[in-house]
Amino acid sequence: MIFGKLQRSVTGAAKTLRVWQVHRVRNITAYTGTSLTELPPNAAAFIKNSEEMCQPDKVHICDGSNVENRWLTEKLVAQGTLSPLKKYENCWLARTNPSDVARVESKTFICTENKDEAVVGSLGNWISPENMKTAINQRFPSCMKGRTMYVIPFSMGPVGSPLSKVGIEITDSPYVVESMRIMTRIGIDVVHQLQKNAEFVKCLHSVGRPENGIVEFPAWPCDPARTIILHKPDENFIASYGSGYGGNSLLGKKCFALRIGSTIAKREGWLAEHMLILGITNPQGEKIYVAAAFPSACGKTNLAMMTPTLPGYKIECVGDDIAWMRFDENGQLRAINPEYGFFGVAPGTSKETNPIAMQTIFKNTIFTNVASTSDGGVYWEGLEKEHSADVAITDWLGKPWTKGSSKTPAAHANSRFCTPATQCPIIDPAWEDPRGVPISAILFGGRRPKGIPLVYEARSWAHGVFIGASMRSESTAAAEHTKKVIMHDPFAMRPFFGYNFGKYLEHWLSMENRGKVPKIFHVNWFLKNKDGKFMWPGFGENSRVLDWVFRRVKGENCAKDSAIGFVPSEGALRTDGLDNLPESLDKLFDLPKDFWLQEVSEIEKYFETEIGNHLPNAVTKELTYLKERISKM
Ligand code: SAT
Ligand code: MN
Repeated sequence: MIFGKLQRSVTGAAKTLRVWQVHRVRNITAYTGTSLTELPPNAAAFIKNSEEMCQPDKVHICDGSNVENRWLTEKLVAQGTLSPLKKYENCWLARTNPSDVARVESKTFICTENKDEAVVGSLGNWISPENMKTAINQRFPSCMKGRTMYVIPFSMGPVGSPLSKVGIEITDSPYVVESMRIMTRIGIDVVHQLQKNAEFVKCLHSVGRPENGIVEFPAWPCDPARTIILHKPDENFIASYGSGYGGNSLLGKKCFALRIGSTIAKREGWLAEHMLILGITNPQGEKIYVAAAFPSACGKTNLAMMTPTLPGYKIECVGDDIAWMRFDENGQLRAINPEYGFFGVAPGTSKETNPIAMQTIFKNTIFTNVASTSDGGVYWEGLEKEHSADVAITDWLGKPWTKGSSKTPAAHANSRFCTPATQCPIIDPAWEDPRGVPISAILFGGRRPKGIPLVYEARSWAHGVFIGASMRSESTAAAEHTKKVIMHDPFAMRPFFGYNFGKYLEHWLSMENRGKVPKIFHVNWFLKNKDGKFMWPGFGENSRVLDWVFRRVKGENCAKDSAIGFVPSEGALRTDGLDNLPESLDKLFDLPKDFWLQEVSEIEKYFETEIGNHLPNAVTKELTYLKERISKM
């Protein structure tokens, strides 16, 4: 353990005895839930060490039962963290401390001996083992005094699947327990799995306590000033302090499934990616699965649950955020969604944009930082049509809010629903298949108002890896970035790399030697015209792009070459029934030379400063080729 035995300042026989007695009493009376003895010795030691350091009043080992869940909900209601949303079945509203509303990328660190192993350039933050130890010792000792320490054994992926991994999250936040119960598989089955295979990722979390001892929002304790999220890949260890929100505290998600996950995947020869997974069935009844990487808050949930407008097509959802992918014994790439729920952005979700999500989220759901209504419901930007005027709205901060006249948004831009995946009416029949689903195509994309066409296809695997590496997107509210700027976000993994990005690229390139690699595409639903209007309707109409992708996967000759890759040949993108595009279809495939010269020079600069001599030759070659093609345009 990095923090080793707790360095107690207590000295002298009498004090030692007292500490020992308290400890004994704690052992005998204050453990609740599953017994510690059911866990393998390394898990029990992790719990004991954390307990010694954090000094909780009680330890509760979660069994994941309904009784436990009800008990926690009551507790959360009593302390004001959750309030019931009476309009729906078993739905709850949480309001956070307004300083704790999103992931904090600037306070997220990867810890390795040498900086080079972990990060290059500004792709993440590095911390040395010594400094990580210090950071922990400055924050965690006694941080759970007066609180219960919850222990959550959880599985990322179907329990027992060869593609799944187990974690144990220790937390002092019952909100985190309830959310982890939705987002991951927790409880007794996982304990049994641990008995078979004692390997697990250690996840230590505390919402913390401000140094001055003043908890500003007792219903949402946190310590924004000292928040830190630490990952130590060589020990499969995560320590997160100070925040109760989303990816900062639900450690199975970004911390384990992506940052630690990508390092495990590198070692074991597979991929842990920030991707949704969906199944597409065409009118002939053939089915393929596609994975797609878009940055946070760029519509992964909407695409994963899309209602296709093209007749005869069916979309089914395997996951909306993370894909773990591995070649099987036949060289087929197969993916699982390691999660068990959706932690989706609420604003913008409506019957028009995502009717399937609307059918999913109104039972057994925790809403965080959305607005509430006087009839016991929720409200956010995008639900205007569904809100009747006689129902009063309270904004995410708890203040009265009036449609049309209030100047600030009713819901926080990063407000979320946390809802069980099993409730999704189009959840794929194979979504829990322990073997995973076969992946035929990978899409990359982002929010690009200018210059990037609706869809194009990579010429080869290496070209596809280059496209992933060159991804850029407008910043969103999912993290602390406040300005709307176009940011580089390679593979939509910028905030989630667990190791050196140059090495990550090499790993991606090497996949071609391991099995049959899928086709790679780049999509952009977010082109805007001169008036700032979206040029593509998006949402269900994106099925037209998926139809082209499907046909390309099946080998149809419906593409033509362009400077940046293959684009749909004349008439190949189905537009039947698509009226009133604000611009002609051609405009969606414009490749303005000036724009692309600029884009390539940005990419080149980025590779130079951020990857430097770690840049694999194969990627440099793709860049050179693209430059040549563009200069000849
Ligand atoms: O807060 S989370 O990291 O879980 C959501 C996201 O940014 O995708
Ligand atoms: Mn995400």
